[in-house]
Amino acid sequence: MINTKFFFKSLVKNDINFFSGVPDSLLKNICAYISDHADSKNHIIAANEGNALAIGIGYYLATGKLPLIYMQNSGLGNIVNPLLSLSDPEVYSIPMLLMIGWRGQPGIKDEPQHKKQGRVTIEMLETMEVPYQILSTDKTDEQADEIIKTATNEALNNNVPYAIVVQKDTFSKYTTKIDHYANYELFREDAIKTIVKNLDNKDIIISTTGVASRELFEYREETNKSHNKDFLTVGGMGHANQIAMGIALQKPSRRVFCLDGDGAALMHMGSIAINGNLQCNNFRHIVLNNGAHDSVGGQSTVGFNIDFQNIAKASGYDLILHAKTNKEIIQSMEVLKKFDGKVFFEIKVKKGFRKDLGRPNTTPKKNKEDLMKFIRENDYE
Ligand SMILES: Cc1ncc(C[n+]2csc(CCOP(=O)(O)OP(=O)(O)O)c2C)c(N)n1
Repeated sequence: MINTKFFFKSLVKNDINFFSGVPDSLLKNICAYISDHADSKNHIIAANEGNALAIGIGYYLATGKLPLIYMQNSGLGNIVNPLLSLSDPEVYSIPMLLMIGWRGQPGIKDEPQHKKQGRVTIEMLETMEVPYQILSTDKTDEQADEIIKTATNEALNNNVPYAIVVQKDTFSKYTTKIDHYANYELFREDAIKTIVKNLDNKDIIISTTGVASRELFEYREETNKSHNKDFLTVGGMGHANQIAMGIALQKPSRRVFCLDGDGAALMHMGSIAINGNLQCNNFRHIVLNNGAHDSVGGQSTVGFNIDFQNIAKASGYDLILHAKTNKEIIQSMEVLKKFDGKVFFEIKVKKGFRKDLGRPNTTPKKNKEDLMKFIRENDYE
């Protein structure tokens, strides 16, 4: 195991003072340390990993110094384009360090959505000709120091992106000193329960990546209900609302609810502009805003600093609702059920979730088949 403080100091010693990325649970200790110790101007939690890499390019152009871009390996998909068509040595040849959390590493138990990505992570780097080293759990602080030194030298000498792939449980525990606590009445789980209780039988739910989908799954279990009305968007963070829209457009007689997160909505926020411009009366976009990437360690998003409701309104959603309490959710559900048009509903919640929360025990394929059957069998058009 590597001492998180030592690792950060080693980065700084190698003149790495700029950090951008999207948080990952495997990197949560080092992300928390960076949040507490880097100058806020030099630590940007980006909307998505491609954006983080692009901010890093800007930092290099302005300073000639190496940025560190961190991400979960699922974020590789988001960086492929700017990595290969901008920072690649055959294009602008921009040096940078990539720190990648290795979910789904072969031999280590993980969720279905991480398995394939975990298996091909190293191959993806090799195919993209990105040099890398693996920071494994058995490395000492001195070896980690050596890896940072080599990575930094190689990146700068060859003007290339250089990756450090981080195994599970590599960093020692570090808890942030920054208190992000927002005192709203509800946890996300409470809000999800109230929403589900107020749905009709034919309604469809597309829930976002992370804990929200686990909470929805658990609630169905708790109430002995089937999972067939729910699509758990276990991967593809930020795409749940487009999946919902894809269904809503084809099935105008069915109400389609997206249970989105603020981090996920921000990740591909262009979709809000597109949704607003589509003619679709049965689309219901609910953002459970806790101002954080709660599922992977609670790092801040800008969710509480921006006005989601006005963004949706200006984009063309037909009705905008908001709630902070259980009572307000129930009232809004009544309104949005009767309304004909695209609805955006922001619910402000506090971050945090039960430590004993389970994980879906059905497979994604079964989830897909059951949902498709539910859509087919209850289709009265
Ligand atoms: C492309 C991608 N990047 C990062 C992740 C890791 N990840 C899973 S859930 C999550 C946080 C989601 O935040 P938000 O949408 O606000 O929901 P919350 O966890 O707060 O409920 C992150 C960063 C991922 N799954 N996919």
